[in-house]
Amino acid sequence: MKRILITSAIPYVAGVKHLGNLVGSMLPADIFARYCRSRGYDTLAICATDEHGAPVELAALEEGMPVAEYAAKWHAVQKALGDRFSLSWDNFGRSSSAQNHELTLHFARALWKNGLLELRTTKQAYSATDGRFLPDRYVIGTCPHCGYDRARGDQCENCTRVLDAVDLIHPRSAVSGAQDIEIRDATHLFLKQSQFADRLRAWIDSHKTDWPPLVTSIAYKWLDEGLHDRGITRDLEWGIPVPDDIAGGALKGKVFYVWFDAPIEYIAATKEWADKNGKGDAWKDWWFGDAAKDVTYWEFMGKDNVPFHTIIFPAMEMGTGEPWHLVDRLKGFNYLNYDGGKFSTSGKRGIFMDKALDVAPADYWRYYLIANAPESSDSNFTWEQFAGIINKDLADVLGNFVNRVTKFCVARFDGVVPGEGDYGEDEQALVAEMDRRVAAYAEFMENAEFRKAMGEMRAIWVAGNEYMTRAAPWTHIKTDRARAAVGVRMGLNLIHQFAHLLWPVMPDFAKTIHECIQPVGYRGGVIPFPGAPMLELLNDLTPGQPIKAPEVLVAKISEDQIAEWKAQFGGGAA
Ligand code: B3M
Ligand code: ZN
Repeated sequence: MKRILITSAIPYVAGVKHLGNLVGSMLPADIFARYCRSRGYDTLAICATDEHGAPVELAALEEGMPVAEYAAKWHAVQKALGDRFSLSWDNFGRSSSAQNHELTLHFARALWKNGLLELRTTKQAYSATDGRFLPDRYVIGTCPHCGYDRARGDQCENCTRVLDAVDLIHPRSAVSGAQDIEIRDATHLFLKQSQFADRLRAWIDSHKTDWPPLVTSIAYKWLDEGLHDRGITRDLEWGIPVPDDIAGGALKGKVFYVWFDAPIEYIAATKEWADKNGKGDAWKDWWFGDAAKDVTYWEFMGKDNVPFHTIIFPAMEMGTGEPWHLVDRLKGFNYLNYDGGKFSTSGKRGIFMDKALDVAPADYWRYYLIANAPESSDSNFTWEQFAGIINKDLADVLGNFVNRVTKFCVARFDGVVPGEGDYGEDEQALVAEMDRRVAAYAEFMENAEFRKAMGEMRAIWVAGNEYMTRAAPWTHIKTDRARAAVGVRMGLNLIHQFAHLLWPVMPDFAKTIHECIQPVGYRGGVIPFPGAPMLELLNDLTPGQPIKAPEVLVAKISEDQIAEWKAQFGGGAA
């Protein structure tokens, strides 16, 4: 049996995530996980909140709350929103967990023992106004590479380059805005990344064909620019403290850099899952040594996170000298923009997960977002496009098909699957088309090529609709009941298979349809992928078996609603 481990980049705990965050990691990971489960693969889907680091400390400060309390509060909010979006994690962990403390120390000690961490004196920003050293993230200024004037000291969100705060032009404090930034000596621990250049390059070369070009190009850009050693400690209170047995206590009062412990949380969250479920060492079977050899490990993330997953985390894993399982398939995403500009958490621009659900059910968003996922380039959200896709694909094509077939069955065949008549040439042709398209859909899903998969799914719905228009049972019922029965029976069987195909993407919708068509035998949970040749599946419903017509499946979005949402959420380029 295939074993699939799936992680999505773990969202920072502070605040509600926007739809750009959702489509770049958590949603595709969930759709992929559900697809794998629908195929019967042994699947483990892991996510967590990323709880350490300067921004979280800053945000807690702003809310006037102890950081631990603040993180617990927002973790709960994100977990609840994930549930409402049907994100079916096996564990949604916390990077502040005891398991992550333990594993992070394990990694740090192994790297220290192997001589891959080094104590260095560096220049660091210090503000007399603030009375403290400022971690990179606490310094804002102009990016030396692209000139963006609000670059943070750790990374420029405009050009995605990783930065050192001391390189920023016109630096100022993020805490107070103070411009009295001086550069003082400070001692920190460094990961000797430069020593991994050859191993990383060979490893990335080996993935040239199975990682998207977006991902390999970012990784090669980093390698080609030369790997710099990287500071992995920070002057913060909240985080995982550096223990005294590393560097002989020289780093008292410092914690590990958030990007050091965050990827380790993928492993720790798996251990959390094992601990919660009384599974003992089962987490190791996903991550460590020979037991994990047959695992295919998939990571999902936005492009700004790619360097950390192609360079830093793999280097950390390699550097332990232990057989940690490196990522096999890395799916990176470009950005989703909001109406021509960036989604912005700090600027509160765009649509956030909580507000999105006031507008439309989770399944609408899931379908819209994944069908327009920023896979090969950035994509752009507009309310018109959102409404257009819901109204066309979901209402006109899929919803309408389900409605007209089930309603007609209820009205003219007493709401039971009609048994009269035999499938003829048109039905055979449809079966052949379905066989071909379902195979193509599966192939795309196996490779997490979501836009193409959704295109194929849409084509399947369209083929069903076109068949039904030709079969026209509403016309034949007057003269040839058996002929009408064939169309209705095929239509109902198609709807049943649509529910099976849909489940990874629109689980609520799939469940509703499935309960109408096949009320017996389904008890919730996974709706499996169509498992037999289409000819068999499209003869699957038993004549005489009752069906129901769903209430309005998809309500169309009106012009008025679009106008209302635009006013509410704001629009126009930023
Ligand atoms: N929390 C960045 C982000 O949310 C970061 C990802 C960590 S993945 C280990 O985009
Ligand atoms: Zn830049």
